[in-house]
Parts: sequence; structure tokens; C-alpha cells
Amino acid sequence: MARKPPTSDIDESDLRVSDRKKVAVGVPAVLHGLQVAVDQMGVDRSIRTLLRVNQKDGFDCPGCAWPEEDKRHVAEFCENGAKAVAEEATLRRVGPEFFAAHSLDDLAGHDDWWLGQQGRLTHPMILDEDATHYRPISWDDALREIAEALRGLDDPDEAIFYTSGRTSNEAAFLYQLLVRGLGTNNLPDCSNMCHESSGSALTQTLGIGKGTVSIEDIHDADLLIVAGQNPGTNHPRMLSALEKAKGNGAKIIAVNPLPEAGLIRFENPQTPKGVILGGTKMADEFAQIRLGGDQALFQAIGKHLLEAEARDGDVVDHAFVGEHTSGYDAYRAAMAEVPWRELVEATGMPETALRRVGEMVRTSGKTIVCWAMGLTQHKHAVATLRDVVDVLLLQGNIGRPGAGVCPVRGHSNVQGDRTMGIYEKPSEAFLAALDAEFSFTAPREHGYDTVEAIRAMRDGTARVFMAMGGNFVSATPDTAVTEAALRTMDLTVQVSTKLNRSHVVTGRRAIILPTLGRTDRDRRGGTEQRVTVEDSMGAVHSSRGRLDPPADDMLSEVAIIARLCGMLFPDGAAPDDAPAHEGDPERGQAERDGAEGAASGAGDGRGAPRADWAALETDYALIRQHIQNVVPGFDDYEQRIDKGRTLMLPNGPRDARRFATSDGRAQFTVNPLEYPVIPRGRLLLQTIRSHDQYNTTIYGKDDRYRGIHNARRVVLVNEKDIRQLGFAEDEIVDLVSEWRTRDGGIELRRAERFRVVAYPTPQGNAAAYYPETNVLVPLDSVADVSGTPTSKSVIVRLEHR
Ligand SMILES: Nc1nc2c(c(=O)[nH]1)N[C@H]1C(S)=C(S)[C@@H](COP(=O)(O)OP(=O)(O)OC[C@H]3O[C@@H](n4cnc5c(=O)[nH]c(N)nc54)[C@H](O)[C@@H]3O)O[C@H]1N2
Ligand SMILES: Nc1nc2c(c(=O)[nH]1)N[C@H]1C(S)=C(S)[C@@H](COP(=O)(O)OP(=O)(O)OC[C@H]3O[C@@H](n4cnc5c(=O)[nH]c(N)nc54)[C@H](O)[C@@H]3O)O[C@H]1N2
Ligand SMILES: [Mo]
Repeated sequence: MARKPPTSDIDESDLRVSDRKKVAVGVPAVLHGLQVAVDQMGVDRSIRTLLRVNQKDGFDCPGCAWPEEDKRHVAEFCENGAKAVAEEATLRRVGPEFFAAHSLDDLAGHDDWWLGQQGRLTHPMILDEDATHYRPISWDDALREIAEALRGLDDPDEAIFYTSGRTSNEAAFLYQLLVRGLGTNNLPDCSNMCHESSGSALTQTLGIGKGTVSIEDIHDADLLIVAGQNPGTNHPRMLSALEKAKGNGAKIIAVNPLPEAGLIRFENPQTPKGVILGGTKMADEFAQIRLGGDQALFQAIGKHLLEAEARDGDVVDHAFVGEHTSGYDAYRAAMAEVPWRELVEATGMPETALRRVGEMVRTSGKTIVCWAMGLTQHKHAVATLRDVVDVLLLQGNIGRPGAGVCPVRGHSNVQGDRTMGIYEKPSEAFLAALDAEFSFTAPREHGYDTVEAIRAMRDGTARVFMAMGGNFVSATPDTAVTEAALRTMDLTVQVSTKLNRSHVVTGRRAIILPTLGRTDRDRRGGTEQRVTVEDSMGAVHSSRGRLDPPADDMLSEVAIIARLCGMLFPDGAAPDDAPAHEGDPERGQAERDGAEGAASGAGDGRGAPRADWAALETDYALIRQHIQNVVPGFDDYEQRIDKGRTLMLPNGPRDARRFATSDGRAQFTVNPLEYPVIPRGRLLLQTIRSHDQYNTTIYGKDDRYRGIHNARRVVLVNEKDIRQLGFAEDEIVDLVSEWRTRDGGIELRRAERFRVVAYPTPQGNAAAYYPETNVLVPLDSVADVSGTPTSKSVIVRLEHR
């Protein structure tokens, strides 16, 4: 039996602070994962479900994008994978009765934890204008409302289509086609808030916006630098790969303001060494860096390498640099000019420590740099990552075994969604192939990214907002601004598995479409469909859920989009002789009704995409056929994902040192040193994940490794800062963010009632959990080039209450 959902919100006064953990995972972690699973779905279902995670005939874990090792363990899950699965496979339900019992105001009064814990959505619901409650609506009517709202727009750019990163390749491909078929590239996605900076930096310097290593390379490296990442919580399976690398003799450098448990020690629950012998020491060097100091660290490494080269030679891989790169001389000259004093100031590390790290890099034959949000969510994130590439290029660490760049993705298919064309700035090559495949002309003008989408809504230039998964309101910055922006919409549409804040902060009208998740069996057209996903290393494989869906007439994301396409682009629908609308007589009627007066994008000479929408809905292999025709690298797609096989996408730098850049070479870049300057009496706040959350989904109330229990509204501050700023440990304070606007004014934003906890973060730095702190992140505070909100760099002061 599953446990009942909570009846009240988190009681912040229950906070308990214990010692930090120095070890991650181990047997307690497995037990925690199991406990959460059993609470959500009972014992039987827990065992049946968890044994199928990431197995060759099973489903892809919705937890993270870390790849599967080739030899899978019987239970290839980790604590947080188990929690992600349990959240989705829960037996709790949110149906029409739930919405009848809870008004919108009532729901809006609850926290994200309470909302998310109520269970799976089961029925399409609509919120009429001025209504106090959502009411049930049929699938046909709901889809018709959406189609009509989209057709009623004066301009397709008045619609915005968000995507989160769990959406399968098949659904993502169809979704971007729908959006471009309407005539807009307004396809913001979670990537804009996540690894966009990585994509920007890597595309410019290496010619591909993805990493260049495989899981074998990780095992094979001499040195792994793990910067700005907390794998013990967010990518626990990565720790097994790091452990294996260590077993092969690799060294690890952890670069982080916080001493994160998994980076210090790791107990692998799958091996006797982990369980009995206290595990593996992970980091050989812990570089405790100031927030935003990483560009300086990588410049220090580059400077150290070049100094050694000038002194002794034999450091720079001249053959590689000469044959495959450009810009070396300018980079070398720039590094000679950077003063050590500034590198020390920016990192907060003494020159001896910087040189020690530099020496580890110099003596390593094969180096990989792994990173996540600690590097991407800063104003100078793109410059920082270009400097990471510079360092790797010096020693020829791109495009050979055991070496390369490894941006560690978050959402389990966020990389695949981008490959499928979920991108507001699509390439001409992609659009041309799309045009040819579907006999229409996709729009060329770039669309809005996430932050631009919020601005467009705020400024009244958008009217319809639709989200394929995710929780836009809670995940985006500047919560008050974003909420107000969404409330101006004519219609907001959420395709979701679980209830969240984006269902209660709505446009004048709102629609919720429940959908199947990874763990659910997806029967369409009489057969069980599979979908595909791409992991962080460009490996594509299939995923098939085995659990009965939460309710009878639920639709997959693919089916929802295919039906909408059928209504919007009826001319391209099934030819007369095709067995369309099988087993669903109502549907054909709805499509015809929906089609009445349809502009369907045809009026402006672009035409509408043509495809057999009804057939695509019932046979996802047909969608894969289209993908194969449009996206390079998917030849023999169907065969290459059969029987649990993996399709490795081509990767120029990794496979052949081929660089699709302006001059066909990898680019050294010169990036003026930047780092945050913290005004007196202020702190620089990073907003992070606790151990018991998945982005805006709050699984539970603990951050076990950091010693925080039962509550979330805490701010972690160095104990010297607590004293020097005149506060006391345990005091309840407000966090006030101070944003200097372009015209020199100061904007204040406030997050109330956070408990001060002493924590070993560098002086001047602080940390608190997201999404509670998103209210503090100014909409205009974004990374240069990538536009990513600077969630790891918010200037705040504490205020007594
Ligand atoms: N269980 C679980 N798994 C997840 C997620 C989740 O919420 N829960 N989210 C998924 C998603 S979408 C993503 S993108 C990833 C996120 O994975 P992470 O990037 O690991 O997540 P964050 O909690 O944002 O942690 C950022 C880390 O970077 C450090 N850091 C912050 N600023 C800096 C800096 O300036 N320099 C350096 N060197 N370090 C810094 C922080 O101390 C912290 O250790 O995880 C994915 N996996
Ligand atoms: N301050 C701050 N803000 C941040 C970050 C940060 O570090 N600090 N991190 C940023 C990052 S890295 C990211 S990736 C974003 C995350 O932003 P999002 O991806 O928008 O947020 P999630 O919390 O992952 O979305 C959870 C919701 O997705 C829905 N869902 C889950 N599975 C499925 C599915 O299979 N299909 C569908 N249709 N819906 C599903 C559920 O309804 C659930 O409530 O947040 C960003 N925001
Ligand atoms: Mo992410």
C-alpha cells in the first residue's frame, strides 16, 4: 500500500541541522530510495518498477542524463533515480474529484512540495474565464480549444511553446514541427536555463554544442576535473564511473565552493568495497573556489602550462595545435599578461594551490573536464567555458581516448530534444531538411528563448503559452515578474504528468492535459510503442514503460501533438485510403470540425506541413523514419535501437578531430578575465538543489549530505560572515537581492524568512535552494551570449526581521 499524500505544507520551524556527511551513497542511500518508492507505490510495484530502470528492455530513468554503462547491474538505479521513478509511478491520483474539492486559490496557497505530492494527473481539465475551479473536459474539446486559440492569433509569433527535457525524441520532433508549421520559432526550453552556455561556447570553439567524450573515455582518463557539479545528489551514477576511473589510476580534482559529499568520498553500494570497506576517496585535490572564480582558475592552469612550456618545452601538443587549431599565439600572449594576483583574488585560492592544480594538469596524459550548473549559470559562463576549451586544446585533449569536454546534462532527454529541433535559433540546414520532408516552408526568423519569452509575455506581445512538460513558473527567474506575465495570457496550456505551480498561475483560461511518463505502458494502434532518448554523451537508445497508465483514456505526448497537428494542418492528413482514426470514431469528426475555416498556415504562402498525422499517432516508427530523413546521424534508426542497442550519434571532434567552425579548426579564444565583485556587506548567493528534489519537484524535506533536515528555507553562510555582518546562527532573516539596472538605479527583490546556517562556503559566498529563491533572480541578469539566468550569482544582503 502506498502512503497517503501530505495534508499540510512544509513546516519550516521543524528545521534540524546535523553534521555534514563526508561520504555519499552507501547502503543508507539505497534504503532511502526504496523508502520513497514504497511510500509512493507500495512494495510490489516498487520492486517490479525499479528492476526495469535502465535495463536493456526497460525504460530510461527519468532522473538524469548520465549514460548507462555497457554492463548493467541488475538494479541500475541510484537513490535519486529511485525517487524520480517513484514520483512518476506513484499510485496517488489527481482527477476531477480533486479539482472539484480544491479551488484555484486553495491550490495556489500550497507549496511546491504539497502540490507535487498529490499524485498523477488523469483527466484533461479546463479553467474557464473567471472560474474558481478547473472542470473536466473531453480530449476532443480540449484540443479543439487549443487549436482555435492558436488559429485566432493575428501572428503566429504571439504563441510560445516551452519544452522541458523529459520529452522523448519522437514527441519533441513532432512538437517542433507543429510549432514551425504554425509559423514561429518560439521554442524556449529548459536548456536555456541550464547548459545553453555550454552549447554556445562549444559550438563556437569546437563546432558542436555537445560533449566530446564517451563513458569509456571517463574510465580511461588520467585526470578528471569535476567543476561546478554535485554528482552525489544530481548524477549519482557518475560516481561509479569516477570510481572506475580511479581504479584505473586516474586523479580527480573537485572544483567547488562547497565540500560536496560525493566528491570527497563515495561508497558504491554495488561492490563489497563500497559496502564493507568504507568506499573510495574521490577528490585528490579539492579546489575550494569562490563563486564565479572558474574562468580565473582555467586561465591560471593555461598560464601555468604555457610558463612550463616556455621553460622546459614538451607541454604543448604542437602537432595538434598546428594541424587542428587556430588562435594559439593570441591566447599565449593573453595568458602571459594576466597577473597572478588577479587569478588569486578571483578564485580565492593561493598561487601555490593554483600551481598545484596546474601541475596535475601538466603531468596528465589525458584530461577530461566535467561540469554542470556551477559553470553555466554565471554572467561570464560562456567566457569561462571557452577558457576550459583553451586549456584542453593546449595539450591536444580533444578527439583522443580518455580526453575531452564533458558537460553533464540535467534532464534525461534535454540533449535529444535539441537534436530534434527544440531550439529557438534553428540552423538553416535543419530547416531546409524539414521543409523538404514535409512540403512546407518553416519560418526563418529566430524565436524567443526562455527569458525573452517572459519579456514578450510581460510586454503584451504574446497571447498563448503552451508547455510540453516542466514547471515554467517555478523554474524561471524573477518569479513575481514571470507570474504577472503569464497571467496576461489569453490561454495557458500545460501537458504534464504531475500537478505543479504552473497549473495554478494561469492565463485568463487554462488547460491541463495529463500525459504518460517514461514508466507507463504506451499502447497505440494495437501495439506497445517505444520512444527514444539521447543521453549526455550522444548515445540514443529506446525506452519502453511497463506499468499500466494512471487512468484509462490517457494520451502520450506523441498522441496529443499528432492530434493537434491533425486539427491544425488537415490538408496534410491521412490520404483517403489510409486507415485513419482507427477505433476512435469521434476523433475524425473533431478533426473535421476543428478544421473548419482553418487558416492552417496556408494563407501566407508557406503552406502547412504535410504528413499522415493519424498514422504517426499510432506508429512511432513512422516518426523515426521522418527523423532519419531530416536529422543527420540517424541512418537505420529502427534497426540500430533494436534489442537494447545504442545508436551513437556522429561527433566530429570526438570521432575524427573534425571541427565545423568558421575555418574548420578548433578555436583558441581570448577572453578578458571576469569575476563577480561583491559590494561591502553583501553576499553572492548561489541557488542550488537539495538532495530531496528534482528541480521544482520536491521529493522530501531533507538535504541529507549537507546536514539539513525537515525544512528548505535555509541560507548557508560562512560562520565568519555571519558574525562580521552582525547576524547569529539560526536567526531568521530576509534575503534582499540588489540589482543594478542599466541606468544606474537599484532594484530590490525580497525572499522572506530564511534560517541562517553556518556552512563551510568561502567567505562572501552563500547558498540557498531553488525554486524558493527564484524570486531574487532578476530577469535581466543573464549570461552574455547564452542568455542563461545567472542563478549561481545573485548579490544579496541579509536583513534582520
Ligand atoms: N536528484 C536530482 N538530480 C538532478 C536534478 C535534481 O534537481 N535532482 N536536476 C537535473 C538537472 S536539470 C541538472 S541541470 C543537473 C544539475 O546538477 P548540478 O549542476 O550538480 O546542480 P546544482 O544543485 O545546481 O549544483 C551546482 C554545483 O555547482 C557548485 N557551484 C555553484 N557555483 C559554482 C561556481 O561558481 N564554481 C564552481 N566551481 N562550482 C559552483 C555548487 O556548489 C554545486 O555543487 O542535475 C540533474 N539531476
Ligand atoms: N534559481 C535556479 N533556477 C533554476 C535552476 C537553478 O539551478 N537555480 N536550474 C535550471 C535548470 S538546470 C533547469 S533544467 C530548469 C528546470 O525546469 P523544468 O524542466 O521546467 O522544471 P521541472 O521541475 O524539471 O519540471 C517538473 C514538471 O515536469 C512535469 N513532467 C515530469 N515528467 C514529465 C513527462 O514525462 N512529460 C510531461 N509532459 N511532463 C512531465 C511534471 O508535471 C513536473 O511537475 O530549472 C532552471 N531553474
Ligand atoms: Mo537542467
